[in-house]
Amino acid sequence: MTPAPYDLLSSQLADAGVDVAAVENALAELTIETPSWGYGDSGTRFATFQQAGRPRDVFERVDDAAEVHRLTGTAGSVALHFPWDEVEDYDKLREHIEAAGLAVGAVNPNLFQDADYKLGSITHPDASIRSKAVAHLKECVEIATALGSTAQSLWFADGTNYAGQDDLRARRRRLTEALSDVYAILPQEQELLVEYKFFEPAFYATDFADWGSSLLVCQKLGERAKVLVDLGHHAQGTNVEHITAILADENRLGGFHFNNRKYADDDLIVGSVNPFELFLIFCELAAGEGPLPRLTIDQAHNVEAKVEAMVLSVVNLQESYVKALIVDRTALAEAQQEGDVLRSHELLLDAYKTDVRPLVAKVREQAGAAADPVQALRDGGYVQKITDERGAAAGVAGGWGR
Ligand code: PSV
Ligand code: MN
Repeated sequence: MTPAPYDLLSSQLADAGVDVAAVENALAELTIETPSWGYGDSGTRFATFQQAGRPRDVFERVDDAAEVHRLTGTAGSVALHFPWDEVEDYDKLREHIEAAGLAVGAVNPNLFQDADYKLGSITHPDASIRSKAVAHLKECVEIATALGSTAQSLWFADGTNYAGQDDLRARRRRLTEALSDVYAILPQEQELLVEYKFFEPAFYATDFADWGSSLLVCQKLGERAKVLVDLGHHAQGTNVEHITAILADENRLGGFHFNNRKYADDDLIVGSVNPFELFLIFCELAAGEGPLPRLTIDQAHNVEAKVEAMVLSVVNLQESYVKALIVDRTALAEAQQEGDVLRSHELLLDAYKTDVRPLVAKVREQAGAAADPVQALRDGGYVQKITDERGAAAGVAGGWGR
């Protein structure tokens, strides 16, 4: 459906009391990190699917991230994963990222693929495996320093599969000790983000199962340790916007891994399953007075075109953010104060149901990006170019397939 033209939308918003220029400025400042690992081959437990034109190394993954930013104007940062993105020369990588018009995002250590970590990494019963894991985390702090990154973003596959397999309290003490070691060497400009996930690959008890488990550890570590919320890591029906509000209010909301899920950690395009949840999360983010936390996409698309999926994800984030920004907060506060339940709810719905696409398109164009980024990608020849350059041959992987 063709949306109303920009002029009509902006005058309707202005009539409703929205400061349109402030909304446009806020959107122009939105920065989304896209994940280097989201551009490489990925798959399920059953198969990894290869795509024509997939990047062969981190430099090409960065090039894809730069294309997403060129089209959307919002994806100005790229998150990295190690050792997937390991290189000999980090100055060269940093120069490549900056020359592509991007900033270095969070550094994500990988403690889940080495066979030594079968029973855990920083919670492993064997102290020598724990030391190996801590050494990798410290190495990643050095990589982050060399690249000018301001965050370590940690996710642990640690957990147990059977009751009695290990001592749950001992595992907690081990992880706290390991992370204290890492926090002690963390440079002032870096944050430690601690992600949680209630299942997978462990199926009985995950060591960082929920936001509470992560928060408790962060509180022990210090104020630069914060919780990272991945939308795919909760049980069905969990109220993620409520978690957002609690962590933000405690000043411990470190950031997001955006994606969407239907049943499990499905890595579906953000906003594709539950756009209302995404809007409500942005309502909580926009309610804060400080800057937004780190906003990263964490999706490994299996069957859809990689760059296009990332572009669509960024567009969905832009639209959700703008919808949250146009909520009439004064009227909302009044209705809440008066206990007018349905008026309060209706005020959110008013914003959610507004078709903000023309405004978002205008802001993108003003930033030199595309009015319609998905169409511009389809028309622009980038995918053909990378297919020609990188080839469609099997056996070249990246990301999960490295
Ligand atoms: C784990 O499911 C996770 O969400 C973590 O953030 C990892 O770093 C990422 O996915 C790897 O794709
Ligand atoms: Mn994640």
